[in-house]
Amino acid sequence: MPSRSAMDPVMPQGREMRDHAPSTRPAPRVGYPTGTAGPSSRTLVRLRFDTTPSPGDARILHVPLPPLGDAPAEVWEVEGEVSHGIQDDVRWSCGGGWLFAAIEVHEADHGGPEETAAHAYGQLSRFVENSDTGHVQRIWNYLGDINQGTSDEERYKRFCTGRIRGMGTVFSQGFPAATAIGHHGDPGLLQVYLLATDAAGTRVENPRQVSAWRYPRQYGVTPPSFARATLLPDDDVLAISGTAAVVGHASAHAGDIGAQLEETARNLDALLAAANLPAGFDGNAPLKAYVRHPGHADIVRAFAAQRWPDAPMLVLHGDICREELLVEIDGWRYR
Ligand code: 3EB
Repeated sequence: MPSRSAMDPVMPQGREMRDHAPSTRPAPRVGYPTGTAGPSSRTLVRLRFDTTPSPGDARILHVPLPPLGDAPAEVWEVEGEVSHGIQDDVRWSCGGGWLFAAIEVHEADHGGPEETAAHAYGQLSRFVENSDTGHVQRIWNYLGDINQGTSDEERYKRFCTGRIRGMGTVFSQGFPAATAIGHHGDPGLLQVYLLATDAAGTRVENPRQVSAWRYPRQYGVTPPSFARATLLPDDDVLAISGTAAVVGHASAHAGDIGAQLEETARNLDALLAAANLPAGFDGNAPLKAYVRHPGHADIVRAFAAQRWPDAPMLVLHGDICREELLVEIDGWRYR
């Protein structure tokens, strides 16, 4: 495993500069359609928030986080015909220059959360390495009982160690933006899915927060391996990581959902500024909120309706990776 200091030289401090290529791979369009229409020929993936197993079609993925309130799907559409399949444990679809890949593995087959994460990341890394879309832009991780276990043995922390152990060379240029959330489905199930393409995006860090890979030792043996956001290669959308009430490296406002929402909104605004995007989340900014206590869903919805009245918002039941954090928000901000 690379040490913290060994990782540092390759990790950008802030916005990484890059030549601008002509627009050749417009970002997938993400929306939350209601209704039950199946995938079209340009659907990269249709995510359903549902604890039942995913069907055999790799363009449909069931994410084991129950919706709180409306239950629309999340659909990613690309500008090209999509092909898809399943290879070993990897469900994949590609089109318009984009790759979606997902893996679902069970601890019963691999040991604890560390070994399971190492296996999942190893398989996904090899799959991406062998594709012509070797640049991972964004990744999501859903694991069971995320806060179970104390101090270094907490399951999230063991996941973090396994994650970096399994990361192949596709992650050596820097970590993608990510989300890691605890689900309430089968506790041994780990689901990881990602978006990749053929060119590097621009990693964006949040000046209000210590970069996650530099978190001090108190948060675990292995700091979390993610960037705060990725500006996709055509500069057309910012893919925003799970964002919570973390200031510096500390959790703010333990136990106070209202204050955590305000702090999270400040972090989201800071990310837009760091990426040189216009301020605000409008109708072109589909967001997802992960809420630890279902009873807080209405508070989260009311906050979002007031702060971002036009932003499509999905509220899901999921545990945040630090016990004191009650809510986390991720999403996309199109130009
Ligand atoms: C934080 O800021 C909150 O381990 O992939 C947010 C997004 C968090 C991604 C991850 C963790 C992860 O540290 C937790």
